[in-house]
Amino acid sequence: MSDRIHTLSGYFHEYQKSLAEPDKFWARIADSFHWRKRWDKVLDWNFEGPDVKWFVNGKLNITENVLERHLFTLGDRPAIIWEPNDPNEEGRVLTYQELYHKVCKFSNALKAKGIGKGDKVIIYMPMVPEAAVAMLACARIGAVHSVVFAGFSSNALADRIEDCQAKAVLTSDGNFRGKKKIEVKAVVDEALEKTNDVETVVVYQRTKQDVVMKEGRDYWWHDFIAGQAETNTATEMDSEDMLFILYTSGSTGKPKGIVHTTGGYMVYSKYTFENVFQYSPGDIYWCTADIGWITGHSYIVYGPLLAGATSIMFEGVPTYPDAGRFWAIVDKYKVNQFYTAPTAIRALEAHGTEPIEPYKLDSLKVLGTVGEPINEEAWHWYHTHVGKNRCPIVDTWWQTETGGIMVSPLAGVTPNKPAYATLPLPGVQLAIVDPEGNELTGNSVEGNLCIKFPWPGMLRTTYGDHERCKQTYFATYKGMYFTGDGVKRDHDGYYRILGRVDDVINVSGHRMGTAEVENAINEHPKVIESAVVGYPHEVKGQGIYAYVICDMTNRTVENLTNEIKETVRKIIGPIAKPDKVQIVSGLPKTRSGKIMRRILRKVAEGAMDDMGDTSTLLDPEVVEEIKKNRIN
Ligand code: 6R9
Repeated sequence: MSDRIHTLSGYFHEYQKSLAEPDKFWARIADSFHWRKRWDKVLDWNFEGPDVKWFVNGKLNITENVLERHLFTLGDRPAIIWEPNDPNEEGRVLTYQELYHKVCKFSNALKAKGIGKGDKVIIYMPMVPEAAVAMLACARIGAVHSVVFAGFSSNALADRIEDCQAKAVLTSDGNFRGKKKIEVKAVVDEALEKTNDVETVVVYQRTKQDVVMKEGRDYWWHDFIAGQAETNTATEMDSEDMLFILYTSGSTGKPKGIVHTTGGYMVYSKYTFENVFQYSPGDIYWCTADIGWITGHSYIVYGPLLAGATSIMFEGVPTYPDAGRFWAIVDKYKVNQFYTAPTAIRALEAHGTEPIEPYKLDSLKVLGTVGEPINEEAWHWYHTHVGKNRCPIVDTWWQTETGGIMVSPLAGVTPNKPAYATLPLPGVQLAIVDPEGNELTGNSVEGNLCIKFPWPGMLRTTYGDHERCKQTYFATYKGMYFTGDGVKRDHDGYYRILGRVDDVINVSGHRMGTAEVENAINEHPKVIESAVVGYPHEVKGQGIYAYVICDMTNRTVENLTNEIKETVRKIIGPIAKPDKVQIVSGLPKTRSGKIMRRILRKVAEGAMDDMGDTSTLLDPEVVEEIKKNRIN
């Protein structure tokens, strides 16, 4: 049964119902799933704790809703279509029936190794179907998966393994990405030298490159599953049992493990998938994200598969072997819904429309974007040249913490407005607040985006540190979840997301905390102090600009700059590497010693005549020097 909304008046009607009677609204949607035991109460909550429970005392396993529920009716339908990095290599198709057997087999093998309910399993894998199998196999036996993007460094991986005390790591020998072959297992080995918790490592053979296998700890995937049964009974979970942890960056300190639980996440990811993308049975859907991000969790794996959709998984990059690759894939599989990031659109836009021309894109019905604000120019390019002025665009605003899409048009239902995420989904109660926390009512207002009422997909805690969850999200504005984003509601009541208002930089749709990058820079022995800000970047949305005070003995500016970039790459990963490093003799600080990032942002942007109030500056000369030596 589908809970799809078909008309704009239908949307307003559903939205009103979700406001007036949230319990009844979500119970109706949740009733279309398979529960071993129905819940006693739909929602129990307070935002002070915070303490939020959905479908209280409901018992289920999410994979029964992905697999068993579809076997009789859709067993032969492709669940996952896999397109390899190299277009000349043959792709793979896993039907729902085959996926079921693969998940059962792998989960049986995990169980045989003593992994079970509540155990944490790190998945550090390239985009191969086995990565989705791994996630579902964990969920099937109640183990908690934590997928780490396979581009992160061994340090970043070790931090995450340590934080959640992972018992097992699932990985591959290597990874194909464009022209490159990337080491994966070797990174895991390095990470495991720094931690002791991991007992089992399973290695999927993808590139056949040489790897070191540690006796008694490391197993090849094919050996690991050999002889295991292809069926089993899923472990019964409570609605509020942890489903997964996903690490994300915030404005302070180390990345935090966002915790999502079973029942609410299941209901929310499927409901939002069907409605936003207006999925119809039989549609071929493709999301280009990596499973290392929340978008991959909710809209490659869980949402589409819960809906019985066919989800394409692509191993490669948009520009390999050429800038027409995305369109070649759309044409090859007759993709109906295509979901990507503004940074990818801008990168392809730079190649012009020629790479699109050889391909037929008439299967496309819906285009989506996610990850960062989309500028109007990129929106129009996408709409005109990819959608041929025929496909609605869903600009979907949401976060790792929200679990699923929160503000977005419903494709073809909600009128589009370029660069606007438009309207909240049913069940989502937004508030725009001023810096003092007063809600700004009415239209034509701008402020900070908060959410006033729980929704099923929301985070429950940050792993191992509930206080941090409270302080980060629920303490800034009393009684509300604070998103960290600025927003405008225009004269029509439509929402436009303006970007982060905290110290988070969004680089190509990836969240980076400025403090996290600074900590990495400060690891360099010659670095005394650093400050990092974002600046507008044509393709990436934002670039990283670092101001660094260094001890210059035995170094030139050039070699220090390169060393600093390299340090960040090693400590976090290539995505965090600063685009610009400026060596400075001091940083602009207030009398109380706070770095005035506002000034550094202005210089990085090149808005030098517009410094605002600098009266609290301790040493105005520092600013003059920084302006003079600014990197273009
Ligand atoms: C899903 C995802 C979340 C942050 C979020 C916001 C930005 C995401 C957006 C968007 C404008 C959109 N963001 N989607 N900004 N328009 N459609 O990206 O999760 O990686 O946690 O990032 O990304 O700033 O707060 P995550």
